[in-house]
Amino acid sequence: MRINCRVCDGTVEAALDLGKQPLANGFLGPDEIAAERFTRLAVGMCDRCTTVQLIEEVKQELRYHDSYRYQASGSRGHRSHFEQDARRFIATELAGPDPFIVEIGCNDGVMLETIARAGIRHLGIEPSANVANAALAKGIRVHTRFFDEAAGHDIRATDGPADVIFGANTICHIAHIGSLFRGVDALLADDGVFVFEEPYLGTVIDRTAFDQIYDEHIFYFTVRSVQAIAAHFGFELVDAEHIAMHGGEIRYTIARPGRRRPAPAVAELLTAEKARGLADPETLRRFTATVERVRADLLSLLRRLRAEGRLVVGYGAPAKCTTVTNYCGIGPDLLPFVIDSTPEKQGLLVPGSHIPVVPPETFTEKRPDFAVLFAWNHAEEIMAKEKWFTEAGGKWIVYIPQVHVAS
Ligand code: DWN
Ligand code: SAH
Ligand code: ZN
Repeated sequence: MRINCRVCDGTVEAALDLGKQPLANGFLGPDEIAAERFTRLAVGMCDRCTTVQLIEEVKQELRYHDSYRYQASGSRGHRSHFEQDARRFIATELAGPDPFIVEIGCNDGVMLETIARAGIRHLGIEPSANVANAALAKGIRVHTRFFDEAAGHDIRATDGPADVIFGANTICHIAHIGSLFRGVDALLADDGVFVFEEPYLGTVIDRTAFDQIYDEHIFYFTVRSVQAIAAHFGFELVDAEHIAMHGGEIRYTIARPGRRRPAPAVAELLTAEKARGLADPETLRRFTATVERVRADLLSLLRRLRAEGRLVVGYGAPAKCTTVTNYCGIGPDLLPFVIDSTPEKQGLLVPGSHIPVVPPETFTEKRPDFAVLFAWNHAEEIMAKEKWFTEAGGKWIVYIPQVHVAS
């Protein structure tokens, strides 16, 4: 399978194929199973700009709507991270007279609420109406629409230039990347910055985090591909820094050419990526074998524990859980239920694998022997909260970077 690159029109050949998969956040009721949609989940690398991207794409209107299941404020760790992001902007890029920040994909306002409390001019652009309304309820200014070229011009006309345009785990979700950057070009102040933090292909491969591959994640960025994307659309990558979010991401800072001195980190990370062959399609093809190994090991462990009559459940129903359970063929026969703290997911089924999602109380009621930690990027917060589980002899099954039983 091959497509034209969404960035530069180069050729993208499928290098890793996780089979037919549902919408990762398409949690559903039993009556919706018949209408469930599946697309082939495969990624490849552009032979020109090296951007890794999905081969097939689900229309954005099917992915983002008025019952989007992910709420960014659902974890203490994320709330703290985004408050720090906001405070950093307030102390730096927003320290001038009458500053203005726009967040693309503000979700429930997890970052903008600190900006709004500080009385700084802001605007959230969020197409999923349910989470946009949660942000509005916090007193945040939000427009419910998809950010694109038209949105950039509209906001410039009503609010003037933005000193900061920010996106977190959102820019990699936007297939119309050319329109996105033309919108940024229309909206960004001459000396403004476009800052976005997204899952890092280097970490996905290092940690065997193949579960970060799903329909919402159109792009899997590297420093090299973001530098090429920025240049392609008339901008310059001026900073790149590793951050711990979602198991390992990079925060990219982009400016208009010559406006900011590129930080040494850009050259350093480019050198490190070259040394590990991150721009070599062979690296992606070799990753397939590692992913297949995790599938084999996880399945054989779950089947053995079932044969021994042990109760094994899932913990956390992130979008990542959808990829793992569907790619590995794990259903309710192996995991009778998955715990999740998101009310909007409870009582529904994991997309594709149709494992019931239940509230956290069920975890203490049923006292399982093992729990597969699908929300592994929240391990510290979850293991501390559920200390009783390991103290009672329970064991966590973690499949990152390989399948192992943690205690
Ligand atoms: O890219 C995306 C990121 C920002 O969020 C979106 N496309 C979708 C989503 O991805 P995810 O679902 O993998 O995100 P999380 O934050 O890993 O999801 C964690 C899940 O675990 C949530 O459903 C909440 C749940 N949870 C829980 O049940 N108990 C989380 C914590 C911290 C807990 O204690
Ligand atoms: N920024 C939050 C939420 C990320 S989830 C966090 O990091 O936790 C991705 C969000 O991007 C969703 O709320 C989705 O509705 C939004 N989104 C998707 N496409 C978008 C677009 N074109 N413009 C603005 N937001 C978009
Ligand atoms: Zn390309």
